Amino acid sequence: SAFVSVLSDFETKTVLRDSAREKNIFIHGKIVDQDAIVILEKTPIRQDNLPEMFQDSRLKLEMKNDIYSTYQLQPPAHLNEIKTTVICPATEKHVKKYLRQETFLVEETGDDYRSITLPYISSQSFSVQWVYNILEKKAEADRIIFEDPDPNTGFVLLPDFKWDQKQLDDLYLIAIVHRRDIKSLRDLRSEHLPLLRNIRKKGEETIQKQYSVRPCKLRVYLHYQPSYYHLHVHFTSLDYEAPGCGVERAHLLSDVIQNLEADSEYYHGRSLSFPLRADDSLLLRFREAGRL
Ligand code: M7G
Repeated sequence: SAFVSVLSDFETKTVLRDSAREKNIFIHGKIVDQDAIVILEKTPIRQDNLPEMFQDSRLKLEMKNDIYSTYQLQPPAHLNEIKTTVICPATEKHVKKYLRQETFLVEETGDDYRSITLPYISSQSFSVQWVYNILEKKAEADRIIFEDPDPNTGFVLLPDFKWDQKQLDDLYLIAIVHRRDIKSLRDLRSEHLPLLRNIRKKGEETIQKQYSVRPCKLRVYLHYQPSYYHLHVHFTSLDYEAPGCGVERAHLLSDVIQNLEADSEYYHGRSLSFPLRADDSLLLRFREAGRL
């Protein structure tokens, strides 16, 4: 395997968030002159590594009391990896995305979407270049586990970059549609039902075949608002509380399909609620419009 040294020049500026429970830390800093975000995360302990872990680790006694004792275990290096994500150059918006902040629930009507949200996201949202790179096989091509190339109903299924694929407990894949004209849930109409049904069916079949995880063990959903305005569907393990899988942001694909079956204009007209961070400029726009 190839080692790289992108992080040897990383200079920490601030910690955006960290969690002892989740065992991760989100750091904002600089790599040479560029703003960068580095995310470090300890990964779950895999059962199939336990024999090697117990055989080859160094163990240091910390304390012993009656039947109780605690140790520091130093496993072999390859069983002690830290999942690391780097965003560089990072924009101000990336910094805000990862900064721990208070959030507020906004209830967006269809009209709010068109007068407030849409103009904002058209000018301010994250680049979806990484999505196009995947669809055009310019990046992550070797990670694709399934593709339906149909320009209308087709999509690419691959591991989300939050999943290191080392264990199924935190399985996380995304299906990215080939069509480039659907920004989010709001754009969906009954004409998109064949696309959505195709994603559900072939996504579930592929995951069952590839990972032996049955559809009844999957949480399949869309985010509203998403961070990236190119339609994609999240497939996560039901046993894993993925960030963003709460009711204020996740819309189950099966509900979306049924709502569109009942009413093609469902997502055009309905109010949709979602949380916004305190310093999100979209929140300010809702305030200014007197909608909050
Ligand atoms: P989202 O709902 O638009 O935004 O989902 P969120 O990040 O706020 O949830 C986008 C999904 O794509 C997330 O689950 C990301 O972890 C994932 N993702 C983002 N990027 C930049 C990449 C990438 O470059 N590669 C892969 N494989 N997944 C990514």
